[in-house]
This record gives sequence, C-alpha cells and structure tokens, in this order.
Amino acid sequence: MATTKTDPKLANGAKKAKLYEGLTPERLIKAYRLMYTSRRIDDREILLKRQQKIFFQMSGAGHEAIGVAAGLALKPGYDWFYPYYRDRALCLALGVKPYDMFLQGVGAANDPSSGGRQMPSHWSYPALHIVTQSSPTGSQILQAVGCAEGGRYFARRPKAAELPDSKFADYRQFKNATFQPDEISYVSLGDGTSSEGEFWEAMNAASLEKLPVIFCVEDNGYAISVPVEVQTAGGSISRLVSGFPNFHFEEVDGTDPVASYAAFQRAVEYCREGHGPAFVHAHVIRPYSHSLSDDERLYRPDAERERDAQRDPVTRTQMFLLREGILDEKGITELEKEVEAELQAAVDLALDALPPVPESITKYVYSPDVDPSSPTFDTQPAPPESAATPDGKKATTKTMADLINATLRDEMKRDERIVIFGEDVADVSREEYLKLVKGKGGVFKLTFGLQHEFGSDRVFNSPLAEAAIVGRATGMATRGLKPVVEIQFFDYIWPAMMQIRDELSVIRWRSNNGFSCPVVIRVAIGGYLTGGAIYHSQCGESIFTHIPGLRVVFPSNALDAAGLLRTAIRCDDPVLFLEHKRLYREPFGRAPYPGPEYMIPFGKAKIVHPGDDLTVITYGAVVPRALQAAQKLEREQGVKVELIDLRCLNPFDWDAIAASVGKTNRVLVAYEDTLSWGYGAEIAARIADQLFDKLDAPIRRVAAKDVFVAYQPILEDAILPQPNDLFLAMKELAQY
Ligand SMILES: Cc1ncc(C[n+]2csc(CCOP(=O)(O)OP(=O)(O)O)c2C)c(N)n1
Ligand SMILES: [Mg+2]
Repeated sequence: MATTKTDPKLANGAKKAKLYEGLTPERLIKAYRLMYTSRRIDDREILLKRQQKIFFQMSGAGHEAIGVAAGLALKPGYDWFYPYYRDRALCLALGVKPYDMFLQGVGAANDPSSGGRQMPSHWSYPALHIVTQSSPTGSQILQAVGCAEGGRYFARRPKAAELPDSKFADYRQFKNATFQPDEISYVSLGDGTSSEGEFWEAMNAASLEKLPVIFCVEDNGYAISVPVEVQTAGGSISRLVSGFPNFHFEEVDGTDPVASYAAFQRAVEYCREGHGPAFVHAHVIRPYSHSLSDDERLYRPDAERERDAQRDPVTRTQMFLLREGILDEKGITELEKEVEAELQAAVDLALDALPPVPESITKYVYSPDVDPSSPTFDTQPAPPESAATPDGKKATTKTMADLINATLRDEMKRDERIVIFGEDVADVSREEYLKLVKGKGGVFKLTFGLQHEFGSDRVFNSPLAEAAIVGRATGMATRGLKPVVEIQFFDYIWPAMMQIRDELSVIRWRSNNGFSCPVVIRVAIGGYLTGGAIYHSQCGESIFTHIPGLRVVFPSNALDAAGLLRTAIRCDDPVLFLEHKRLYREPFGRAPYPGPEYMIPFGKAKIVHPGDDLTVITYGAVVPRALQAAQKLEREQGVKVELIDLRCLNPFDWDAIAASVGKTNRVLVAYEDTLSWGYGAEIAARIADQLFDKLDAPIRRVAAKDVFVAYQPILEDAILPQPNDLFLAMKELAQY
C-alpha cells in the first residue's frame, strides 16, 4: 500500500502521529470500518435475498476502497454526487446509514431514496447531495456535468439563486438553489459504461467548459461477462481519454485506500481551484459476480478469480492496519463485532418497516406544489392597444415565431434562472463577432437577439449532441435553474430519448419527490413543408404523451404559443413544447403580443369553431386545415362542426371533449402523425369507453398514412392529411 514515509518529530520533541498520504491512523480505522460495513451489508443483503425478505441485491464488493477514499476527500451536503450502483461504500462514507440501505432492500414506505419505488443500490439522499440514480448505465454522467454548470452559474450570478420577490408561486418557490463557490460534482461509472456515447458527450462538455467534475471509472475488468479488452479499444480507458484538454488524470489501484485517497485528493484540489475536470481511473475487483442473478464461474476461470481475490480491498486494508500497528487483532475483532451488532439492529428494524400503500403510486408523477392546469395560470391577454411589443413599437399582429421569441425575452427578464442552449440558438458563438454581425439565433430564428440582450452565459450554443442537451439541462434543473433548451428538429430528438424517458420524466417520481428537474424542451416539429422529407417533417407526439411525468404541449397559433410557453416556463414539471414549423410564420393565427403575464393553463382546449352537428378533435397544423374543411361543409351542406383544438396533449381536456360529444353525438379525431397507434387512438378509445351511449356514429380518424413523410410534394400531399380528406370524413360522418 502507498504510504508517505513521513514520521517527523515536533520541535518540542514530541512524536507526531504517522500520516498516510494525509490520513491519520484514526481516519484509516474509520475507512476500514466503512469498508467492512459496506461488505457486510452486501453479505447481509445476499442472505436476506435468499430468504426472500428482499427482492434484489447488487453488491459494491471490491469497490470499497475507492468509494471510501472519494467519500473522505469530498464533502457531503456541499459537493454533489452522481454515484452508480457499486458505490455503497461511498454512500456510507458520505453519511448514509446502513438502516437506510436495508429500508431500500425491503422496499419500505420510509426508504429515503425512493419510498419503495426503486431497487436497492439506487442511491438518493437530498440532504447529502446524493442525486437520485437510475438503472440505465451511464445516464447519470451528463447530469453531473449539468449539475456543475448549475453550481457555477449561481456562483457567478448569486442573485439568481434568491427567491423572487413575487407572490406568484412559480417553480422557484419550491427549489432550494444552494451552491458553493468551489463545489465539485462527482460521477462514477463502470469500465463497461465508458462505452456509452453519453460518457463521451459528458467528457467533451466538461472539457470544453472546464467544469469541476470528477469522473471516476471503477474498472473491475468486466461488464457482466464482457471483459474490458472487448469493451475498450486497447483495454485502457485512461489511454483513450488522455487527449481531452483541461483534465487532470489519475490512474490508481482502487483496492488500496491510501493510494486512492491520495489520487482523489489531487483530483479534488485541481477541481476546487477551478482548473477544470478530473478523471480518476480506479482498478478494482468484483468478487461477488455481477449480481445475484449472475455466476461468474461460467465465464471466468478459477485462477483469474483467485488472482483478484488477493487484491480484496477489505482483507488488504485489514492486513495493512495490522502491519502498521494501527490496530491489533483484538482491535480488529472488536470493530467487526461492533459493526455486526449495528447491522443486526438495522436489519431487525428494517424488516419491521411498513411497506408503501398502493394508493400512493400516482403521487409525485407531477409536482405536488404547482398545478399548471389551475386558474393561477389563466390570465387574460393585455388589450392590443397597451400590449406594446418588447421593442416598444405599437402592437401589430405577430407570427407564432415572433411571439415565442417575445415570450422568451420577457421571461428571461423576469427570471434570471432561465438559460437557453441548443444547436445554433446563440446569435454568434465567437464573442468578438457579436458587435460585427447580426447573429443567427436558431435555424428558425426563434431565439434571435436573446444572447445579445442577456449575455453568453444565458444563451449559448451546445455541441451537436442531443442527449447532452437534455442531460445537461436535467442536471441544471435539479439545481434550480430553468433551462429552456431547443432540439432543432423533432426528427433528431432520438439521441435524447434515454434522457427524456428514463431520467427527465421520472426523477421526481423515482426519488419520491426528493429531486425534480422542470426543464422546458422546445422542439420544431411537423410537415406540410413541400420538401422537408423524412428527416425534417415527422410528427411522433404520442411517443411522448405515453411517458408519465412529461407535459406535452402543441399550440396551433401565435397567441396560444405565447400563453402556453409562459406556463411551461413557470411550471414545476418537465415540458415538451412542440412548435409546428409550418405554423411559425403562417398568416393563420397571428396575434398582437399579449403582454408579459399572459398564460394559458395546461389541459384546456379551445373551441375554434362552435357547432352542434359533429365534433372534430385535433391540434397543431391540422387545426387550420380542419377549419377550412368545416367552413366548406357549413357553406355547402349547412353542417355545423364543433372544432376543438386541444392545444395541450398531456394533460388534455377531457371535459371539453365530453361536453361536445354529448351535444353532437358524432366525432372525428384528426392528427398529422401516422394513423396507427397515434395520439388520436387514445382519444377514440376513451370516447368509446366512456361516451359510448352518446354516440350515433362510429368514431372516425383522419391521420397520415402509415409511412414516412416523402420529399416530392405530390407524395407528401398523399401522405399527410389534407383539407379534402378532412372534408370527406366530416361529410360522411355527418350523414351517417
Ligand atoms: C443502458 C444499459 N444497458 C444495459 C444495461 C444492463 N447492465 C446492467 S449493468 C451492466 C454492465 C455494467 O458494467 P460496468 O459499467 O463495467 O459496471 P460494473 O457492473 O462492472 O461495475 C449491464 C450491461 C443497463 N443497465 N443499462
Ligand atoms: Mg465493470
């Protein structure tokens, strides 16, 4: 084991205690106690699992030394932690109690990590700044980067962290935005996980921004059964990452607590001093197979496993303490007895803990504090005369693009926690050009001028990496910022899907309200572009309305876009804000700027055209097309269509649908996305289920053909629902 061979005498001749890379003998005993406790919790859990008293087990065995070293070098409740499932010893070192870990195992109601919602070893302890962890390997890494960005932002703009002087309860009232000027974000992962693309996106972002993040790769040589040389080109992650600028690098025997502590101390110092990120590559072992469901003897010969066993950090540290005379055999036995007694008491208590009640399952899918469908978010537009545009000119009607831009501007003025980033959203990345050029401000110019007005730390371009955009935003929002990020085209949202589906939407629920991340993701969506083709025209909103925890909004006109975007920004839930490209600059639905307080509650539909004969339920770019068809039907046949624009897809306005169908007894659901399994299928199913006795005709749907949107306009027209398709379906239904 690494030691510093210092044994200096004090000036007065008294003997100073020997230090081991700065660790006193007392701290080493503490480290051993933590490591031993960690290992024995694993052993206990394995037993409990075999007795079917807990339901899953994931061990931290072999990773104890590096975990304890990190825990001793960093500060709980000060620094921020994104650990992974093998970090039991780290969590113990940061202050998590064994009892809390056993509560996770039994899935108790008072399990502080998740209240019985997550597997054990999925750590979440808000007071210690241990941020809720999920099961996808690697999805924590980008968030740790965003977390560091959040801390830095508040340190540079401390006023933004203060509570607003406002009676209106927006999301800020429920966010404790604390920060430290020299805080660090810790994130760990396994050797296998370093193959995930998100790892590389995170390394790049941390390097670019010189962020105080410590990346700790706990390399046990295997990812389940796949050895490191199959996983990592050349077999060494240290070698692969060594070219990243601004990093401090450490490669260490992670089974040696003293060497690990020394490596961490150097990494911590580098980050605290603001030089940039650090990378700690710790070589560890995995003595207990991957999990209880895995038997490593099937793919690892005995000789290899025995070689590993000789590096077992718990026995090595015990031998070290004996050899150095820090503890004798009696001392070791006593310590171990104390730990056993503590664990026995903790297990007994945890086994008596009450499970959660089934009625609790829907709690914390959304914010319990801010309800975006409440009347608080129902405000009137300022009268057109007084609703001066932000540039002070007399109000004229504006496009959806104009009003989204104006709303962003006014909200940024009101709330210093808003940051905007994405691909091409800045006016210009090179600061020195700002005075020379007009600026871009987004490929659709929706964020034009915002960097000029609010500065480059609030509006900036990100690398071309969608997972990084959403993952970093999620980390920032966890810290209390309000990122309003842009995904340039809906067709390119998929790299961010893991972050949206498995992180952003589920963080509040899985942490039992311990953490939340109300990000707004603005996305340009939709077709009717004559030439947009497959990769610039698709819809697909039902994939996102299928995700609990995510609000989905899809306005059809300028005024609704302004009111709903403001609600999205002020609310306390993550929102997917879908902006139809074809509607950005359409003459349809232009409006004067409705003023800086105009909001529309979520889940309130708009009757675009009242009628008694037939209900048409739609949203987005189908609204103007359905209106055209409805007006024609009224002109030609005297049929009065009630046209409902849902505006918000999750939540959606069931009351408006029920009231209208109760009146007309005929319903058409129309949407631009492909027909099968689409958003309208759910609406149709609900109507069939709950309004069956009101219907005088079958529920009809008009939607895109079940193919992709093609380039040639003749094909695009045939694929997407056209006014005439809507007209014919309405006419047929009215006559049924
Ligand atoms: C994205 C994702 N893919 C696959 C899995 C299944 N899985 C769980 S752990 C694991 C291996 C991880 O290996 P490594 O990163 O080396 O960590 P270790 O378990 O060895 O500490 C795999 C494939 C997962 N949880 N998430
Ligand atoms: Mg591994």
